[in-house]
Amino acid sequence: MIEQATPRVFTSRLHDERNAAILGVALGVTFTVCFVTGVLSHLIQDPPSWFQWPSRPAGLYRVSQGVHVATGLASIPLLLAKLWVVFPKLFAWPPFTSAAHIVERLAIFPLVAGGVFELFTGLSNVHLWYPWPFNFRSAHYWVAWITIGALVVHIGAKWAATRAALFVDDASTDIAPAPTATTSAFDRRTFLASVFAAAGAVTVFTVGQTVSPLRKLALLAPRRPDTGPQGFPVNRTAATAGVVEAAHHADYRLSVEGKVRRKLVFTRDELVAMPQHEATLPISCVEGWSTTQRWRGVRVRDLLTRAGADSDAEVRVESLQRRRSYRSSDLNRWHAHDPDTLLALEVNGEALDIDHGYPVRLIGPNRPGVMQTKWVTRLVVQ
Ligand code: HEM
Ligand SMILES: Nc1nc2c(c(=O)[nH]1)N[C@H]1C(S)=C(S)[C@@H](COP(=O)(O)O)O[C@H]1N2
Ligand SMILES: [Mo]
Repeated sequence: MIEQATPRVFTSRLHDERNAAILGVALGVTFTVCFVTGVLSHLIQDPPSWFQWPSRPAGLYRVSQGVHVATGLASIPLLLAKLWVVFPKLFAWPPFTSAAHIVERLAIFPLVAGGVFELFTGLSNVHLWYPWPFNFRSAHYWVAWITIGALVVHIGAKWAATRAALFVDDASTDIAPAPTATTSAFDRRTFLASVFAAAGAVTVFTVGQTVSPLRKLALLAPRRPDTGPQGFPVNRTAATAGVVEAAHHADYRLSVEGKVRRKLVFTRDELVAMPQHEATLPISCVEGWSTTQRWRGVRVRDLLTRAGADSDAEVRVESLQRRRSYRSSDLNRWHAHDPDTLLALEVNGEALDIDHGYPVRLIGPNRPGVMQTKWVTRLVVQ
């Protein structure tokens, strides 16, 4: 293989192949984990006909999305370090040495741009900051495919070099060991240790948003799972959703309609008078925070039985909310008939706060937070 020259201006020995390889392997793992957990989250929220997300185990989505956000955040220092290490290679001369090399270098653009885009949009999303005109979910989703496609090309191209850099003797792998190379103030080990320490610190100071023993350390997380009305967070308040008046109105009703033998209509008091069921279930926000609470209310499946719905019926749950997203969510047949899928009236022994969905909210096992619809007014059996 023709050895390419790196311009002599980049004199730090940290721009070497072994650093690039180690960070590359780490990013290969974190991006693959993000891709798999991300695509899973997409399938759960927009299921194609061949995909049915089960309602058990109850905390599975909490783990998969917690891992998504934690791994994504830890990738930020890793990617910055990797870009710094390989940056001189952009100026390598000649730019291409073979046809395969052209493909390899062309894949670098979608890989770098896609990687930076995913980490930036993901980070902004968890901070509820949307400084762009496009829809976050579709952009983050499609760019994930592009990034992973480019990553596959990149791994194919760099496989041999990575193996060589990792398993061959340290000193022999430095590219262009220029005579002018200065021994940097801190050597490769210190450099890598600092980068991995930064990734570790990002994790330790954010993961408490979903791993409750570490919640006191969640200093960099936008949400602390133990703060908010009734002791847990609110993403959208009743005021922003525009439901304050309707939620307290004497005309409030919950109806069960659609493909039913009997249409049912209840006041909140009538729901309170029905058999109640308790379940300890998490809210697992797509943004990576989660919190477990004790809920009490009416089983959705009891309402379906009363209305004479089919035993494998699916249900659309609709909110009083009239504007913006998350006004409704779908219960597939497993979620609709799970004994712990509730229309909750109470949390931890108190009536729900209006920001948590008073008069009635949906809460069920193994669902993304965005699908735990608040201020429910209608169940439409499909
Ligand atoms: C700082 C890093 C990252 C953060 C904080 C982050 C955060 C998020 C969040 C909050 C969601 C849920 C969006 C929603 O359902 O409303 C999401 C979804 C997703 N993420 Fe990431 N992400 C990051 C990196 C990545 C990376 C590196 C990839 C892939 C290589 C990726 C792929 C996906 C995919 C495919 C989805 C599903 C999108 C959909 O529902 O259509 N993410 N991410
Ligand atoms: N109607 C409605 N329901 C909703 C939302 C919403 O904006 N509107 N937000 C969802 C999101 S993103 C989450 S994480 C949970 C948060 O529930 P909490 O406010 O009780 O913590 O509610 C969900 N239910
Ligand atoms: Mo959420």
